[in-house]
Amino acid sequence: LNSERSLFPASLSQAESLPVYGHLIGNRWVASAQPPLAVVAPATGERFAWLARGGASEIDAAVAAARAALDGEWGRMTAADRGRLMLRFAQKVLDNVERLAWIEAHDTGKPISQARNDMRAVARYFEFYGGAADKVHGEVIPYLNGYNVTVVREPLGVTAHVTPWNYPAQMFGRSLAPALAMGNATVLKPAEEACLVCLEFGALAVEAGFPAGALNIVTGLGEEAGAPLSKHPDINFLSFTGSPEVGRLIQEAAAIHHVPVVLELGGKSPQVVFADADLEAAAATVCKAITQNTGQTCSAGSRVLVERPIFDKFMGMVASNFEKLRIGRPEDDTDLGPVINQTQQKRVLDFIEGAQRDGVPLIAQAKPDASLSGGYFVPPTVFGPVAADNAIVCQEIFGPVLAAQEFDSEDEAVALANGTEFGLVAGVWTRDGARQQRLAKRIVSGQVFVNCYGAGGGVELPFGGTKRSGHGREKGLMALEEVSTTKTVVNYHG
Ligand code: TXE
Repeated sequence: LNSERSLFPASLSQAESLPVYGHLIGNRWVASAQPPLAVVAPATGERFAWLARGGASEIDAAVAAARAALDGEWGRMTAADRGRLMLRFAQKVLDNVERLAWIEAHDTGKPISQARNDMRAVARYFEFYGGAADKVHGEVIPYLNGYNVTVVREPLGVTAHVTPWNYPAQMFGRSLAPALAMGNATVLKPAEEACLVCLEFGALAVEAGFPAGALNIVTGLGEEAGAPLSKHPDINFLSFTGSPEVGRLIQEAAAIHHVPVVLELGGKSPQVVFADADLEAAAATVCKAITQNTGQTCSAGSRVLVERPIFDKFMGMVASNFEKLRIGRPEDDTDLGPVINQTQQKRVLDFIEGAQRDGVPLIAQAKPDASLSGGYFVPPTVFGPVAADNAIVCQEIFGPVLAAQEFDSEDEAVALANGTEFGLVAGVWTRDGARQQRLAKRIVSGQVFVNCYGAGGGVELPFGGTKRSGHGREKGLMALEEVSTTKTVVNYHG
């Protein structure tokens, strides 16, 4: 591999010589000395591309390029021009939805319609934050006579972003767009399991006119590329979405140089269903919230808490939704595809077998067709009633496995909803307005949806965890505060 050559592939149709994706550093495509990593399609188990395997030296180069950008064209750009650039990028994504969606669908295994939606979501992130770039104002503070005090908002500097594989595209938008809007220079280390679309976005960003170093991408393994990025002495902010275990390492790394950190570490989000709810709507949404993206969603509704008198009736309705689920490859455009790799497949199957060994009643299971055997498919499964201390109630499975529990009173529902280490999202289903308010207040969670469940919701809605789900907020205008700081200027004029 020659670092002078552009490693960005022209198309994905090169059957014999598979495309090789390089790192994007200072608007140049760069190779690594190490042999690249194979990229495997989860729906078939087949290799279809190569990914550069970066390490500490590529991270050093990317952080240096970002630092140089702050001192160069990017740092001098007005907020209005940054916003304009972001809108231009958003339009490029929209112009390329079909091509990008196919890459994302191959890489993650998700149904093509869902991949298309993800592309539109990325464009929306850049529209929202691009539009906000020149609307973040400072303050003037009344102070002692003879003083003029202004508080100005400034970028943090070089921001580092480590993202997961479940929504590679959406994570790119969610993490990078607010940072770029505020004028930070960014370094992204996306997940090795699926990230080709991030490199495609990198190419579109260069085309849109982002100055060199504003947006850098280094691919590779977590320990080899993610760890040196998180520990780098010249970064000013860390954003991480992934497992609680790696989240702890990231927080420790942030402590080395005292950089602020936003962590989004997943959840075990409950939906609470009372007897007076619209049960048809609740059942359909409960099914979708755990099967969307094959359950690989941080805010997946992985628990359902049902008022005891309607448990059997309601779970019967959920079961009939599960039985109708269509499972297939991206091009089949079904309800759900495979999980990301063999490790996750085994993890999900182990949880299902564990619950069966524990004697937990099986309510419903949809079996993938035998013709899908090459891919990493798992059967969407509903168990219940499940004891509060069972593994499928307490641990994030990250697959389409729903644990149902019964409750007798509002207090018990709240206790069960709050009964895990996580607190990311919750759903409440009831027609009683006062109860809606009480539950929304008492459930400990970053978001509560009432009579709906938005799996995180749109870009406008602040999102993030409490408890072990992490801290800090992404999305909404609040995200802009995380990636910026203030400077108080005190001017004595006599
Ligand atoms: O995540 P990792 P994994 C949960 C989910 C899943 C489990 C394991 O329950 O089953 O985590 O997934 C990078 N220093 N979530 O192992 O390892 C890694 O390269 C710096 C929930 O794939 O946390 C990738 O870019 N970085 C979650 C990113 O961290 C490191 C989404 C996430 O990978 C690193 C994903 C290190 N030492 C998994 N080690 C959510 N909240 O949505 C790894 N990485």
